[in-house]
Amino acid sequence: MLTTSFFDHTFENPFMNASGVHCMTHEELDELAASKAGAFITKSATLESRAGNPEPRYFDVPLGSINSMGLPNKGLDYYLDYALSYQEKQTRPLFFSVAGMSVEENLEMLWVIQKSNFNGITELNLSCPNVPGKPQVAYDFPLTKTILTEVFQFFTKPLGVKLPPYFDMAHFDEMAEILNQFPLTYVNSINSIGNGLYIDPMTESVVIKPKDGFGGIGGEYVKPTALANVRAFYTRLNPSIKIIGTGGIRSGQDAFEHLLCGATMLQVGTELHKEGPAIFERLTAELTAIMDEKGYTSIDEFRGKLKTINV
Ligand code: RRO
Repeated sequence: MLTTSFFDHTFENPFMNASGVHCMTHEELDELAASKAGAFITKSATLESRAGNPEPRYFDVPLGSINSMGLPNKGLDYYLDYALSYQEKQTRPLFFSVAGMSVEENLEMLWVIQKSNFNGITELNLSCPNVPGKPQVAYDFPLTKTILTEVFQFFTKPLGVKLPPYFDMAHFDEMAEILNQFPLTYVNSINSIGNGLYIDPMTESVVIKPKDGFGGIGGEYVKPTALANVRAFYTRLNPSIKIIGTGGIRSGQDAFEHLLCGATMLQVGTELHKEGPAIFERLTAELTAIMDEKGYTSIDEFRGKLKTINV
């Protein structure tokens, strides 16, 4: 009942990890492969491995999480080796995330992926909020257009982009107008809300070390922003560009809301970090129960069909 067609594959259910959570090592990726997730994605890679920011750099809080990981990862080849061996054994496509520190690095990584035998789906992360001195690329509209123009000169495999949250109708319009010019497979909204500040009043201190405590916010805090971004892009993008909904999914109900807004696949970050890969069993059961109660037999019956008030 939860089967989801995306790209050229039918997934058992729409749930995935959000890139960055439980996907840094081969062991963690194997655990996702063995879980009930419909699909999974690797940690955003750079060309070379990176240690990332000093710890503590991820903190769970009652309404979500704050992180400033700083793009720690084991480097492109580590994930590409995993992906190539995984696709020997499995028919379901793996999602492969890259986040270069410059336009040139992104182009070089995509070139390596293009030339490789990788046959899954690539996600270009244009929204890391946590590398000191490197602004989130997708807040720079002309730069985003330039990167996509260069990428699509040579990249012919399926490609999606991970976007930061936008907060203004003019920005939804402007970004959608750019994205619609390219043969993207999907957009993924949202990355964490960049540069929030969580403080502990008892200790009168910040809770993560990098950037004096500033970090990306995820979880319950961000769901309304995530739903707005999913809805805004669903209603503006060419129907050929699918939406992956990410942000604040803790329950079957949250998943249902993202699907109503138009998401095709759903990614879970903060709550996966809190509960571990067993969460996918709970989420699929809860979403199935909601659909049963409402009499829906497939997600396609309600995807995108959010009602507005017109009296
Ligand atoms: O590694 C990180 O600090 C990080 C990344 Br690349 C990202 O895209 N989003 C996030 O919240 N953290």
